[in-house]
Amino acid sequence: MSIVTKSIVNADAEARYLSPGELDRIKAFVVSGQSRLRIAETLTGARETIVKQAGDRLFQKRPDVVSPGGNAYGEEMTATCLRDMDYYLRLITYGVVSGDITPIEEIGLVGVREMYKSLGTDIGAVAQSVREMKEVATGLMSADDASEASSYFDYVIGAMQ
Ligand SMILES: CCC1=C(C)/C(=C/C2=NC(=C\c3[nH]c(/C=C4\NC(=O)[C@H](C)[C@H]4CC)c(C)c3CCC(=O)O)/C(CCC(=O)O)=C2C)NC1=O
Repeated sequence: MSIVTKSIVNADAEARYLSPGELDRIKAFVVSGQSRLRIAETLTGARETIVKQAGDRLFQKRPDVVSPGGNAYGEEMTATCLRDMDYYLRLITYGVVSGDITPIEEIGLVGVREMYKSLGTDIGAVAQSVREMKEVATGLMSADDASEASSYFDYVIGAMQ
């Protein structure tokens, strides 16, 4: 839910006007709109490059992951690993557009530890893959956009520590 919808639901529950604090937060959301949309367009347009390059960087740093016995060993498993990276990049675009980490959390982070544990996947390596996507993606942006985008990647990385 965007900050606009959320604020209206909260205010209407108390049959009151939006508070100055709520209006300030909505203003910040509107003011950052152009930059958030530009970031989402960059991530969407470059998604294949971002996932591919970040995957290469991950597997260079963590060759064990794609070596025999590794969780992403073999063509099919490596493709599934890259698919998971693409999932997280997609969820990050949802967060960026809505200016809210809730969609990332609800779709991709609730129960994520247990999930990767049961799959035998090292969640630290998944976090590293998101870190690599952040490096590649922010390299495609202006410093201001990179800083705004980083917070969403950092949120995912932090949730996987
Ligand atoms: C949109 C929300 C969402 C997420 C996040 C998601 C993740 C997800 N990743 C999975 C598997 C997997 N995920 C990985 C990923 C990796 N292994 C590694 O060692 C690397 C560190 C890493 C890539 C960075 C691998 C290799 C599998 C297959 C594991 C297996 O089948 O044994 C599975 C098991 C079912 C399947 O294979 O599709 C799920 C549900 N599914 C979802 O719907």
